[in-house]
Amino acid sequence: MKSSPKPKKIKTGKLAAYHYSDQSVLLISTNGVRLKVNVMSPKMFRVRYTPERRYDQDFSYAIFKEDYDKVNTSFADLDGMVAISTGQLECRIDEKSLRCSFFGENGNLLNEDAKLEWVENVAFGGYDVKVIKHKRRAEKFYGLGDKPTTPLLNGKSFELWGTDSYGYGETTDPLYKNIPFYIGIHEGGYYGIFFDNSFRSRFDFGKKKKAKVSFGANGGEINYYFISGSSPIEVAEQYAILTGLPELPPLWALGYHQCKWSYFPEKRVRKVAKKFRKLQIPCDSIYLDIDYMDGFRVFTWDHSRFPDPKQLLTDLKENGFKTVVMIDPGIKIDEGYLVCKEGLEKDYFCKRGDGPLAVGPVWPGYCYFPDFTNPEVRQWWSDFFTDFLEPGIEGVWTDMNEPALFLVDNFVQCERTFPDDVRHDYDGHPCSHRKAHNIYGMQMSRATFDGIKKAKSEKRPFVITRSTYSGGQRFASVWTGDNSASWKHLKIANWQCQSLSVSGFSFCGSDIGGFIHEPSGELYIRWLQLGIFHPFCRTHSSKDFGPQEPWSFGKRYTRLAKQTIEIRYQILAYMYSAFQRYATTGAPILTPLSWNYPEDQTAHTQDEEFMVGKHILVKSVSRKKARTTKVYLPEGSWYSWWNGKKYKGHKKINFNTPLDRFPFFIKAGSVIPVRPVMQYVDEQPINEMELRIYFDKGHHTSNFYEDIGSGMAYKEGLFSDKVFRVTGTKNSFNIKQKRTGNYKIPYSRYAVKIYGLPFKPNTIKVNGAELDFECKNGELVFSVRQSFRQIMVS
Ligand code: MIG
Repeated sequence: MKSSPKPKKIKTGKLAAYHYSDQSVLLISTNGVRLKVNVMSPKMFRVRYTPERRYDQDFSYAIFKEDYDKVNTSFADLDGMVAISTGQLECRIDEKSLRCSFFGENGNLLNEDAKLEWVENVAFGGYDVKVIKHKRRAEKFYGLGDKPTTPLLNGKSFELWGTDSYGYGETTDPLYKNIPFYIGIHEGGYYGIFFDNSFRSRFDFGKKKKAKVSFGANGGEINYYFISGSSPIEVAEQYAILTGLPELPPLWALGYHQCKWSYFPEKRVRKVAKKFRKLQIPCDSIYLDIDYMDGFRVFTWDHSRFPDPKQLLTDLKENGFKTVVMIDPGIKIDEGYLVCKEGLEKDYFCKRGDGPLAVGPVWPGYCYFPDFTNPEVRQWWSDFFTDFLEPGIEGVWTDMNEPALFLVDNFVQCERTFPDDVRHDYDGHPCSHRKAHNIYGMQMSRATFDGIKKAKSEKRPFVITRSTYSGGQRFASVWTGDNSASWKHLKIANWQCQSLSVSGFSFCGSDIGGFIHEPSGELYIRWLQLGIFHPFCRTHSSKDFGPQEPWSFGKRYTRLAKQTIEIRYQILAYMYSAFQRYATTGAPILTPLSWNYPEDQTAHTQDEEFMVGKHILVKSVSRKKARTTKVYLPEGSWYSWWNGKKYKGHKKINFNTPLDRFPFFIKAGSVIPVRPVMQYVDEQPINEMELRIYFDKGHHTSNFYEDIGSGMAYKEGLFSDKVFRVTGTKNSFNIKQKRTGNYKIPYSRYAVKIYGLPFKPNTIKVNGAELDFECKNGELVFSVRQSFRQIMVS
């Protein structure tokens, strides 16, 4: 008998021919492998291999920006290699192997292939694809989205295959989100790799082999973007621009949110809302989890629990609460239910490979699932929002969109998601679930975002999603799913949000206090003290456990919770400015400390310290009864938020952390706007903005962005963007303010506080005229018109 052959394995061969034209080079090897290197921008190349004679149709849900300017590109056929270069980034391709290496503008080696590999996929056709890279000396890796481990990914391996991970832990993998982007940091420079492949994929950062890094997938192409940058942040910015920037959210979405599975009936919702106002704990938003629906039918209300949604939502709104409600992708099989009926008539539900509709049990029982990868289906879905939002729904929460299924009699073949053979349109590139799984949640949040836009074009949509793919930041904010109330999980939440943020998803947060189990009062407060720095700041917990509101832990903790949430409202203007920067440049709002000091090796080991925007450093207190906490402050000087005390950096300090304190520092040279505390963002017009200015020698700049906090008028110039430029010397301090935009600022004055002057001030001149001032325990205090041009202190 003839023995059957092994699955075909392909490696790259020798260069046989190449063709260079128009910023791109196509190379063909003697064994038929093709490589296309395409210059996108001076610091970004696209790399695409195929072992066959043909490439797949070129289609991606992630890529947003395609119209990059023409780039001056040079090409050279050198000894043993060909090179394509923009002057700032160069790709050299080895003629013996078609392997790539990338060099920065000083000829520094950034990244180098070790091997490329295709293994025939006998079951489904196509190949399992893999790229193996050499790890550079002391190279550090970051990224990959919501991984529940330290932001530094070295020595670990991961999978991307969106999974409902109830009760996950530090070693659980994969999780909910699918973000195939990572960043490498080493002495030779900084780069990012975006592996734009939606099949189940794997990344290894030196786990399997210490000196190697690899990424690959169970199908599709080796198709990645190589991005270099003069800083890790610049790499992340270019990635965010490539995959698309989000719009500004409504300001209230940066306020505090209160959630529970589940607030019902109506009476309970009203009671929770009332209590916030009674205790004067700021809150902008309240959530309705699945139980508001009629038998878990999406786009319906259970009228026994909520007899008059419109009245309820109107009353809540009058009291400053914006209502966010959950929707799920599973459509209850019930022909009397409009969504089911229409979906069937129009043939919009996913089907199995052989033709039957794909079904699976979720909350409503057996369900069908819209094929959100079909543009017509997204259109249909989005049309539901006009009626659905009508009672006054302000935000939409898309859950279970990995997609998640319950088990049928523990049928083992089912992974609690669709089987592989389910078919998808994939925007006119029909495929199986193997390819569409990782983008399903993203497309659901997209259709939802589009629906809100359509229904309320004058508003800024707010969507929050559990599953998504690269580029999904254009449509939705994210939370980290079903975590637990433990000290370990407080750390995990911190790590996940740092990683999400550097992976394009700055608008992220965790279930504060933990979803599963009950936190102690102390854990809840420590978690809040972290959560107020996450762009998405929400307490949420499961129905299986006790109440989790800021007042659920006794008087002492209620006071602490109030005080903590009030800080969020004080730094809201700062957070909003950081968000605006993210939405215009792609700069992550949260960054691991090391990202700001990539050459500082100590910074890379401080995984619980992070920066919020450019000026705030925070360390979360994640140890029970920790009354003092060690903090590493990097180079420069740092001021304590609490008392303005100045610390010299480049060393570890011990910081006292009684329950009402945690390490929260402002970088010397910063100007921080501090908003008056309100019970919700637009409770009252702002009368006066506080400006805290922290002395440092030399020049520094800070940005302060404002607008009305809702609507789209900011796009027509109704915003105010102020740049503060401060200059400090040993006997003078000069603050200049420049503003652009036409937004009419509601307040006329700043209450200024200057910290850390190294000299005793004699005079203050504002726009040249002398001004009275006070010196209160070392702080300089005075009031100026918000439109000042220059303050001179000497
Ligand atoms: O199977 O809607 O992650 O936030 O409260 C659980 C109920 C479904 C999972 C979400 C969680 C939400 C819960 N949902």
